[in-house]
Amino acid sequence: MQAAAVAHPNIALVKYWGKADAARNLPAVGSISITLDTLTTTTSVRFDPGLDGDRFVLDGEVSSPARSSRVHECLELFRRRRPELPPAEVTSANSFPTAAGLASSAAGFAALVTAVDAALGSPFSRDELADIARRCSGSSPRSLVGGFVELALSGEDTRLRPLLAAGDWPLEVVVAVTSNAAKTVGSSAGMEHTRSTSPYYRSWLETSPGDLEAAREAILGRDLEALAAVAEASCLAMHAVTMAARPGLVYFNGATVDCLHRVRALRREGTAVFFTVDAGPQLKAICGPGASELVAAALAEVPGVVDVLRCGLGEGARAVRG
Ligand code: 2P0
Repeated sequence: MQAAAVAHPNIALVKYWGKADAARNLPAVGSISITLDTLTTTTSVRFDPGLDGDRFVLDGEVSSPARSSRVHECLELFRRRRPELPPAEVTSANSFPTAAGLASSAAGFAALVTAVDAALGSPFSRDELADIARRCSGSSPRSLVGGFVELALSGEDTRLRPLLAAGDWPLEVVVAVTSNAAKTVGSSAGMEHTRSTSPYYRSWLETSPGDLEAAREAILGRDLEALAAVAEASCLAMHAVTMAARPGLVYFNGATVDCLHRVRALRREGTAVFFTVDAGPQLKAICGPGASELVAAALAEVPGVVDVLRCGLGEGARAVRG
């Protein structure tokens, strides 16, 4: 039994930050994201009774116990449904820097659950795969769907709600890479620290439903100005609640802030662009159709920007020939 799948990172425009239930990795807020195209994770899985145990090879190297353990936990979630599953070798390769704020875990787990499903003859629904993926990485269900998607809270669970396909509103994305170093505080730890110590956490939870509604409306109306306003607000609120934790976490570096001001200046000058920043120092500039060339050139000139990646919106995770 073996199969392969590809998936792409996604970027949240309305942020997920905080867990309602850490044990089940249930988010405290819904989120809305776009799935990218050219940055790709390719994962293959081979179930083999001859293996001693699960094995994970990332970008050609047998992975650290910390990273392997999340892959093993993901496989165990499948074994709860299929107890007969033998050990697996999982091989994964990213076409972009790992652990630097580009949601490599989202693409990774979306590709993994899709590959496992394909290896087993595709018995699982998208909702079941989303549930398994979410328990491994809260942002990863969003990479199962292409284009614009909401991961909505639904009772004690989450539900994927596709909003627009990639081709319906072909926004472009420029990632200004301001550091290639792995982040110091991962998302899970940062969220838990924020929830337990930030005095603004309750306000953060209260602002999310309104932001989700405004973003949904802006996306369905293809209104970039309205989407810019709500996405920048959600991003800055996420960072504000995080900076207010004790001690405060600061994911920005100097170049992140300079890029943010550059994006706002470009917008004042008439370019359709807005920014978002995740739990790392890279700045993502979301551009109207056709605007990314100009934005990429402008951000490449900001001191401290070490690389600029351009991409479009893409498809959800899918099985490929392995
Ligand atoms: C998001 N992030 O909505 C937010 C914004 C990072 C900043 O979802 O703890 O690494 O494994 O569920 O999957 C981080 O996602 O978090 C994240 P866990 P994960 O994109």
